[in-house]
Amino acid sequence: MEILPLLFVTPEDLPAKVIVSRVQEAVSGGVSAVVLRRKNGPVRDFLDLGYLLRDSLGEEFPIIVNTRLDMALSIHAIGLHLPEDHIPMDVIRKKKPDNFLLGVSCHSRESVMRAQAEGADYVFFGPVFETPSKLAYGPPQGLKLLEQVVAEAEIPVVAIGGIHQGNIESVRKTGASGVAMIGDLAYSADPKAKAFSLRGGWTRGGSV
Ligand code: TZP
Repeated sequence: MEILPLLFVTPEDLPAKVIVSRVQEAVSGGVSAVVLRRKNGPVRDFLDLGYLLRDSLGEEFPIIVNTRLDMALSIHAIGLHLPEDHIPMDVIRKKKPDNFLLGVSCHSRESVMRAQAEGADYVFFGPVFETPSKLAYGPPQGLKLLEQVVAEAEIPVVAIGGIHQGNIESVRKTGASGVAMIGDLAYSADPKAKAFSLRGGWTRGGSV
């Protein structure tokens, strides 16, 4: 799937305008899709951020929305990303627009297999490495398990959690379909250059 090699997951703790400008820069450097994620704060702020992003990226750019189907439909997202603990996917599947992607965050091998059996189009697997953004999920899953999950899964597996320029090559070697990142893109001094080098290394490796 061409949208999966390099995903920018939006951070929580930056103002909307800063998020939009960093996303825009990173997209011009090669980010393939944006995952719009906001767990805290009023839904109106989430929606405003969604509209700002849609306006700045244009109607065609792939945006996936975390958790909220109402939000995904409002900003013409290409898909919905669900937490590991989600309502049964067949309920959503029946209602979803054509070509709309459903992804699931998975924090174990069993969860990946469950999401696949339910009909997920792709999964996020992680955290692969230690990351302050996901300390709640306990110890990192590690590269070895990522590689096993990638080999076993029949749907694309996107690695997430603690991924940066210094370890992305080791992630690419597992055969993962892509990486999803917050920190290394959102807090970079130069998101365009960062995205360019992350994406370039990934593409040169030939796995997308
Ligand atoms: N799911 C698993 S780890 C994570 C999410 C949303 C956070 C990834 O953030 P970072 O900064 O790229 O480690």
